[in-house]
Amino acid sequence: MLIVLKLGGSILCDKNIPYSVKWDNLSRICKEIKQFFDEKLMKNPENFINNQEKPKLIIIHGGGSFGHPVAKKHIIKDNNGNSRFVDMESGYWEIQKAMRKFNNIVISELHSYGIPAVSIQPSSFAMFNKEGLHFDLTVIKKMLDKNLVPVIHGDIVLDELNEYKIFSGDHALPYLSKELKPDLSLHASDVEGVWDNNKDIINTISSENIEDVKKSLSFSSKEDVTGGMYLKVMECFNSGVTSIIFNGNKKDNVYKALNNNVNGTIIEK
Ligand code: IP8
Repeated sequence: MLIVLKLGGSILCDKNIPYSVKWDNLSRICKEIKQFFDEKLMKNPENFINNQEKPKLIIIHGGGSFGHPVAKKHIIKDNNGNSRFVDMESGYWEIQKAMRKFNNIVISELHSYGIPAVSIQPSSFAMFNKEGLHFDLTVIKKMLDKNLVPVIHGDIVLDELNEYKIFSGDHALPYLSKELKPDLSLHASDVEGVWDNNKDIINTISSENIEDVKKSLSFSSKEDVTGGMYLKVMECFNSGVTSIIFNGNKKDNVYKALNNNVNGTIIEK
């Protein structure tokens, strides 16, 4: 069983304060992940002998108040609303450095709960080309075989066409979903799910209602350099894997989501 869990930057950081961490959320979430693994062990000890049955987890986290403010300094918009990167000889490293700092914090906290987390830094090997995002998954697959928990983060990457691109967790989740076909693709966000125009949560998004849903979707908030709920939903919808968007700020929701039992919006494949 493979689960991909994306932790939105806004549940781990206060986006109004650069380099801030919401420690209560981060530790609670690590604890809930640990609880999930421990319970699986207690219920089915034989699963841990037969490695195939053991749950495998990939964690993705966004840029939060680390990557976004630094990236913003290197992106300028012209009068037509088109954006471009500036001063990227220093900028590439500055964004990478901010994200390394954040990723170290997340991984250290996972370690303090005994979760065997390992860092995956996209800026060193992932790239966008004509077909979209591409990176080799051989190492990640091998890490999963060894029961390690790869932790991939939002980052800056090279783009064959436009030179640079912000690598969002919202790109990583559907890419991994498409390539690895996980049993569950989970999106811990700072809202209950996807709202319609009446501010009601949409329970299910499928090909039947996607056109209506698109009309109610918003782009990013002013602090973010990536695409907000629109990018999340469309990337999940096109990934070919069923995904759940839920509120990761609520106690027990990550634990419930890992058990496929959380309230939120289901995006059907
Ligand atoms: O918060 C953005 O990742 P996201 C990463 O998942 C950077 O969209 C570097 C801003």
